[in-house]
Amino acid sequence: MDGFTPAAITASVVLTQVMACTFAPSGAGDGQAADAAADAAATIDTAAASCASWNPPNVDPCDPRLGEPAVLDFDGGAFGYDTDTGALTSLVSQLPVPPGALVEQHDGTIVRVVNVASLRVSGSSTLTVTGAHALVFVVHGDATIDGVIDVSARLDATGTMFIAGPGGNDAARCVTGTGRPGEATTVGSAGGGGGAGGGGFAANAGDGGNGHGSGHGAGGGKGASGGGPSIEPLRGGCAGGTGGDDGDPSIDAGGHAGDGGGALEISARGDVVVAGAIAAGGSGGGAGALARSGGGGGGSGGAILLDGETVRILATASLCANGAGGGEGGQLAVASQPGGMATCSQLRSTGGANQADGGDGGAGGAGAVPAGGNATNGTSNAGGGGGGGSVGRIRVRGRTTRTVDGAATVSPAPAS
Ligand SMILES: [Ca+2]
Ligand SMILES: [Ca+2]
Repeated sequence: MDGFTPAAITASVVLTQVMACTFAPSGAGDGQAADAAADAAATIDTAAASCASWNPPNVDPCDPRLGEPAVLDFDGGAFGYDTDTGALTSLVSQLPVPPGALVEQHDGTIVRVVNVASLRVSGSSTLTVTGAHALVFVVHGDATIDGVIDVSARLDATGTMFIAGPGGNDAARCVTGTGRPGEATTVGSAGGGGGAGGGGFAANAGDGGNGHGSGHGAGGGKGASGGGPSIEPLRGGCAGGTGGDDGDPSIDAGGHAGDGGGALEISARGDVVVAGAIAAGGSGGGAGALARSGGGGGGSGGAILLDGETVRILATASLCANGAGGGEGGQLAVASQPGGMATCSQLRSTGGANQADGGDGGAGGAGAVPAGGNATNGTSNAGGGGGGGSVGRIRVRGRTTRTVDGAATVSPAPAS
């Protein structure tokens, strides 16, 4: 036992009241509620607090800015966490703010750390994470993920706009990873606009296709691979580009850019066991608008980093950081198809491919094909398709042992 302070216990009691959280002193993950109560009564000296580090990647678990850890136990239901504000919500209410802080990694980029004595996401719980910053759970005991943690790119709360996952689309990290926009048609409403390149992360993305016809726009280039398998620093995926316009800026825009998946790190002093799902996929590129604009590029997958004394990925688990499909190029009179959202399987998400003339979007990277697929060119004055996004990165680091069951769904293949 490390003797965390009464301040931590007070905070956890509030969490307990609202969301069935209980505090347990950190360390071996063996705290029981009765022990916590006894410690709460017995421990008064705030100076007695101590913290034992285990050298997790990217963050210092004993950073005093993190406050005192509390048990975080998601015991059923749908929850949201915002890495910008630190606010935790359920579908019906605002919940107490878990302990933690925004802290810089060694490269200066800011991540949100949530500081917990133990972490459990029950099988009937879903935690959806949004915000600009990647999320790190620093866990002074054990972490058990039976439910879902989702840091994927997604539709926002209004259901009208796609947003990157937490830590995705970071400008400094995606200088070369962001797909290039498709070029606009240079002759008003004549040939098609170019499709955009997809977003790259762990592999190259796919190129956008050319528009067709008089003054057509060229396709945008692919986003390049970047970062390393250790995921140090922690970072999310990169966006695709926006499809090229058809030459009349007042109407019928190019397809929107797909967004990069977010980034999640769970680093536990004890053990990490995953029987549920962690998703960090990209979102699909939009279709070129009706006339002949280019399709948007698909976003790349983000990052999942699991670190523990032992880490076990069970047969029922899914860990996915796949790329998304590029949007189809626009053609006259009929609606083209957006790129598919990233899958959570070994199967590649599909590029948009509904119509004969609009260039088809490229597929997203997944499984054995980490790169995003190239789009095809438009025909008969239609727009080019958007390139597919690449996969992101997964790392499973067991400091003593790591076990990844062969029946688990893990895409892309995890580094160690
Ligand atoms: Ca236009
Ligand atoms: Ca087509």
